[in-house]
Amino acid sequence: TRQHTRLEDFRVVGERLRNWGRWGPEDERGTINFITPERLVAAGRLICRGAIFDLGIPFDKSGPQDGAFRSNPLHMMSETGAGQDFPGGFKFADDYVLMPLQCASQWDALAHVHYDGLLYNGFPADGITTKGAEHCSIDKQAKGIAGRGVLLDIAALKGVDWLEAGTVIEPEDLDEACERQGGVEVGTGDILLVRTGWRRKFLSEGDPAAFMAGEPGLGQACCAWLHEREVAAVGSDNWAIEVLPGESPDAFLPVHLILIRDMGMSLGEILDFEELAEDCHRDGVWDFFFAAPPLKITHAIGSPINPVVIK
Ligand code: UVW
Repeated sequence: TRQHTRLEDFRVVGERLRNWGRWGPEDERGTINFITPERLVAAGRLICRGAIFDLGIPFDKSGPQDGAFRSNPLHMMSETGAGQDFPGGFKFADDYVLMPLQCASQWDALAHVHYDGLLYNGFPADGITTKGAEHCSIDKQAKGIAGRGVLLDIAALKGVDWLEAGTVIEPEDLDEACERQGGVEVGTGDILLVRTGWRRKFLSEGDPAAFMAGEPGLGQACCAWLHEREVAAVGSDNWAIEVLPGESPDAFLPVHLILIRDMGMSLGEILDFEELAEDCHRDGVWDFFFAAPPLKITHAIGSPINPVVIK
């Protein structure tokens, strides 16, 4: 459903939901701080079947990037063993990958977006240069990101294979999904996974241009929902978490700005929930142990990930 009333200015919402200083003036991890040792232990206890689900998409040229501003990973071999002559007949193979850090399953670092010259926690945005980010880079999240994950299947809630581009997910949809999914709760330190079906659309159509042209996703009102519940991170099967085209022509990616810059929340994008969702529908268990540590790429704005869920 599209908002017909005028949307509140994202700066006003951002100021209201801002977490700056909450974990100290030097904090560069934001809402990941909600994942305490106790909550990690409790998340670990959710493992009971030893069933593992791979939520990452393949890092290859079949990815959803259309080349307009990001390309798919390019894999190149530097050694195959050919022409090598080591004692004992030893041979080795080596390779390279060339890719935007934002092109496949990935975390957005807290340095990813900013406005009015400031990043999360008030760090100056001019600390982002051609050398990378001085503050809030993805390597600052190296001791994460793992904890209790909760999947909310909004496509299933609406009875569709996928929501159409421009479909706004409202807080009421998140509440209704919790209710329909056996009353599963989303609380402090949880990693929320929102299934829109956008990955399924790509898998069935194979059209990168259609994948990137727009998407269903979280509306701006969901920021307060995430804030109230003290969610640690949010992931989705689309490429920007939030709805596109956006709800207002006055702001580009306002959910990014509020979640990342004001709340300090890392976003996990282009995840694949297909196998996991099927399993959750089968066993009725929508919470689980989730782990997706970023690579420690110094000063980087994001990191490729291979997120896993263990039930
Ligand atoms: C932008 O498009 C700026 O970001 P993301 O990949 O996080 O959606």
